[in-house]
Amino acid sequence: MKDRTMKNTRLWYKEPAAEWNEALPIGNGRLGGMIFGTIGREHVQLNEDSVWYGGPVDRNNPDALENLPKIRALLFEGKINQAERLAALALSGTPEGQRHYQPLGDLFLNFYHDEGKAEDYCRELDIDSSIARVSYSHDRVTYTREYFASAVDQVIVIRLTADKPGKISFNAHLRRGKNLEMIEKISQDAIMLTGNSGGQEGISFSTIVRAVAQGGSVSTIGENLLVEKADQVILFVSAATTFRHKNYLDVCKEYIDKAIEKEYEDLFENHVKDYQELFYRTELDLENSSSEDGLELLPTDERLKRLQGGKEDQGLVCLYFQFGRYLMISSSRPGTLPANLQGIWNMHMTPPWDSKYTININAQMNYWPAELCNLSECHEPLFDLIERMREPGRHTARVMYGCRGFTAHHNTDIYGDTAPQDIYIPATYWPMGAAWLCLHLWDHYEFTQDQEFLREKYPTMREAAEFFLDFLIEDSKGRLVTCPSVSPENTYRLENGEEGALCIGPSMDSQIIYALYTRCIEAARILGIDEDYVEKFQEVLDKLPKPEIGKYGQIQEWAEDYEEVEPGHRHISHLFALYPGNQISVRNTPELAQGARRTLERRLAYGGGHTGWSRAWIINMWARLEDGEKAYENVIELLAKSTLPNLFDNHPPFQIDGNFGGTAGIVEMLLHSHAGEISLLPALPKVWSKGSVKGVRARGGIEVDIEWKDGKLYRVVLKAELSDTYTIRYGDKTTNVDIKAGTKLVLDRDLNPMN
Ligand code: FUC
Repeated sequence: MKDRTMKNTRLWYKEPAAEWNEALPIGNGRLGGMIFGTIGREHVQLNEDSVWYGGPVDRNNPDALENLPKIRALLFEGKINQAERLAALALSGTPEGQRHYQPLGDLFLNFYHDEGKAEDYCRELDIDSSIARVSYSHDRVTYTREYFASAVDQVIVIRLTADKPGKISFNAHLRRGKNLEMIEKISQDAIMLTGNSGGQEGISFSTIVRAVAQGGSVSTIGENLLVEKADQVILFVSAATTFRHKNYLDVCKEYIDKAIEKEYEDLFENHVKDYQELFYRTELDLENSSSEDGLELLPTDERLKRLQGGKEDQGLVCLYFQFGRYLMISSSRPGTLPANLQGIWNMHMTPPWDSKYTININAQMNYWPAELCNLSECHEPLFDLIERMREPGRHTARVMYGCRGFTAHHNTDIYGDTAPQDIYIPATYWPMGAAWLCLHLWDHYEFTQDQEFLREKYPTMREAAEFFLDFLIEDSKGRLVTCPSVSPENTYRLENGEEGALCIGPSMDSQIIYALYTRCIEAARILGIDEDYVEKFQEVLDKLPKPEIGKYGQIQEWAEDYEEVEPGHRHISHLFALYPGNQISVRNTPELAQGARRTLERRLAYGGGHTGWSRAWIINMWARLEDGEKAYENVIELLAKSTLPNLFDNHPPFQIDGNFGGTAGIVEMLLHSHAGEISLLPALPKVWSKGSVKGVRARGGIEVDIEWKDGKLYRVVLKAELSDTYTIRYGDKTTNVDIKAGTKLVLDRDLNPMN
């Protein structure tokens, strides 16, 4: 364990959580807990990432292929509404919905303490060590509880201590409403809840709580676990499901049996070591002005209110950034499922949007900070999901559209379901989900330069690309376009007044295909294979609609300059090319960059950015446009308008994408590497006059530390993993530097080498 504590790494409160949105999350990627810190009856709401309703199911509409030409013809005739009616019947999934994520259950600890008599209450989440703590005094005894979720030992550990002996008494029980099979004692010191998520091939799961006390006694009565007059108690909580283990009951018990053999100090030390190995890679310091001195002494919810009232708090911005990295490490680890709409923390049996993977922005946004913030391995669960989607996606491509390759629509679930989700015209019939996800494979390669990874994953990228070789059709201008599709999730108006969402050639689709094809071509060249594919991809690229500027000076959202029905829509899909894509950039395509600026201004003027993730996307886009002031304005809006007391992003309801998008956006303001060069402090706002960022990553396998003073670059340290020549930019100045693998290069404020 390192004996260093990072600044701005503590969320703390003077009250217990009154509701879920105030509770504090812990997690090890697989197991999650929301800690309420209640005095009389503690509540820990539990999750396990693979507790999802039902089994895999083939939902592809058997009548899709037959009706596809009719839907296309109707769209070409300008009969949007008729096309939409037919699409709703013939393209929708059967049944319409995919599988949803469920809570594991709730752990309650009844202390019978009188809330009114508790003093000196404090509840905190220490994200430097990844541990939650609750403490208070009651009847002249000080009680402390600590909670952490260990990835090393696959258990949640809760330690209860008191400053006087024999004072810890409580009874613990597990609950899951009516959605369970059994709660039973499995030994004198443990209770177990078992259940099945429902549906024909539903997932079976178990969760166990076992108590180890020093002094006093542990027993069970009925379904309760009783601790009486102990000096100290450690509770071990684990869970397992049939998604990963046929013998899930044994596995669940084993996790606990193994953990129980270890000393608390060792469990904690190993947990912290494992966590800090990831967390300490990146640092951010936005040095506060003196007016911010002492703000750490204010509870986090009060600081948030203060910021909402218009006061500056760069420490809180740093905390938000650190919290984003904490959430990533706690909800997405090699071998776990990817972070879903709620990461892993969901309390609803039928959650909003199913708490699954919405892949027309949300799941992708979750992973925007992964490479940038040096958490490359946390990206892996997304790659596993993409692989899981391949076979279903191949089937969907074939039976719905008669195409090769693999495809997915705007949602997927634990099984990698690829058929359309919902009957919601503005979103459902959008065949771009797999293509966009596959760009994350390339991102991982670009940041890590791991050629073995590229060799392994290129076939997946190519298979997603292959789908469009068959799916694209010519429009009236001879361009190759997707049809039917939508511009997520906006509506357009034709000159004849007809409005709809189903369309021909939304700009985002062409931009995603552009990105996928250019990357496939580059990958094939790097790997020295697939000349025939390269040729085919190039032919398509030449015939794709290019980003165009429309009548308002904006980037056109569709291949035609239709009127947008909702100019302030939360989705800003047609700026995909600006971020996360790179087809539009300030120096390579200045006119389009100007169009992108106009697009953002228009969206915002009409009320855009009203959901957390929309705001987070906007931050990244302003950063790409090198407008630090606008990016910062939106960072503050994200915190002020879309952040809950526990710093979770608020769509509303809670949705984790905004946390991740916001975290990525803060780095995007400080470092760019999307346009063939490493650009330092491209969107530094005036208020961040002094500060530093360390251990962030740029494309090309390079790690970067930047320091700045008086609003200007002071020093940059570049650490390369491969020997290469890199172009470094600061403002208008550029320089080419050769860096040898494994060495550091330090440049001064004028980009001159210092070592
Ligand atoms: C997309 C968005 C919604 C929401 C949902 C989960 O459909 O348009 O705002 O975030 O995903």
